[in-house]
Amino acid sequence: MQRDFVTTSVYPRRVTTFEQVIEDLGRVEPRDAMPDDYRATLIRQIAQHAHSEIIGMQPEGAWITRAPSLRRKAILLAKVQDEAGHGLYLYAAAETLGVDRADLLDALHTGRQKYSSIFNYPSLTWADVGTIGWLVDGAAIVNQVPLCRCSYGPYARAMVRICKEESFHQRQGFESLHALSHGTPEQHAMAQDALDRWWWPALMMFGPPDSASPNSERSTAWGIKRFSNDTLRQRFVDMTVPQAAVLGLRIPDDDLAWNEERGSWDFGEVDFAELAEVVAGRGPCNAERIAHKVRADAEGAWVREAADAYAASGGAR
Ligand code: BYC
Repeated sequence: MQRDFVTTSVYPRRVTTFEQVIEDLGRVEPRDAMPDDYRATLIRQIAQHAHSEIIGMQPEGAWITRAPSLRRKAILLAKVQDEAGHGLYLYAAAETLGVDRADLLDALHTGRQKYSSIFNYPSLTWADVGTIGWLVDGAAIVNQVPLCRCSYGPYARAMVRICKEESFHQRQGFESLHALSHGTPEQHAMAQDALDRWWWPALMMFGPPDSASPNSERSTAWGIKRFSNDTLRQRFVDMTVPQAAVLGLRIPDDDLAWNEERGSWDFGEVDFAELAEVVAGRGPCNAERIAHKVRADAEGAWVREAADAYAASGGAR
């Protein structure tokens, strides 16, 4: 039965409306009344986020068999497994909004739902693995920490757990890249090459500029977004520039300069036309990523069938 009020951690016993909860920065829970558009926006974003975690296993997963040591292999295996877990939390969060996981996966496989642009770039060397941890998890954390306070309870709670794990992922990436950038000249060059290739795509993860972000206004009004795409992109640049200095690597941007007045780093123009191309399915690895996912899904069908048969049997042996 649907309640016509929303319980929030702020006012647990007060009967209130959706609008009041949003205004009070409270939490909307699955059985609460909510506008259809709010529900649809959350399904879009949470599903896209879940798909990103699952497709995001591929660039790093490709290096599990080629990790340079047993220690690095164990770390990478655990990280990629964490990403699967994040995807599952998020599909479960989306399901609280009344959608079916199989339908979400079908939407991914048929291109009706998106996933983050960043995972359509190839991971060419071992240094890419460290760079993904440092930059991609780093950008994800900057974007996601505010989502821990977003208005939809199950999404916010999933974000708390995911951000904790991603902070760890980001540090392992930095440590791995630090070992390379302070290694032999060849290793240093490999680290620099990875940074050259991943820097701009990492900035694109934050989405289109605020002036061209169709969802921002409403998502902000509903307390899903707490900061704009450009604000978070700037925050990421400011956080990352000093880290690159510690690594002894050069960020591939001639326009990067400290702005005393703003107390922030100025940076060059992001190629948003490239982002649009990648989001439209024309990035370097889009076709390969989806083909791999569809194949894995088909190969795993027997597991789902076996689980269904077991459930239908009432758990009998
Ligand atoms: N890539 O109006 P806008 C991870 C879409 S994975 C693709 O600004 P919004 C990890 C956008 O969806 C973590 N599409 O949208 C995993 C919208 O689509 P529609 C990934 C993008 O939603 C493995 C349209 O463009 N993080 O950490 O207000 C290994 C217009 O944009 C992108 C998340 O998913 C993009 N980069 O804001 C390592 C965070 N940017 O309406 C690490 C959750 C935009 O045309 N998502 N679009 O269908 C969000 O915070 C927000 O959805 C965004 C976009 C900030 C990304």
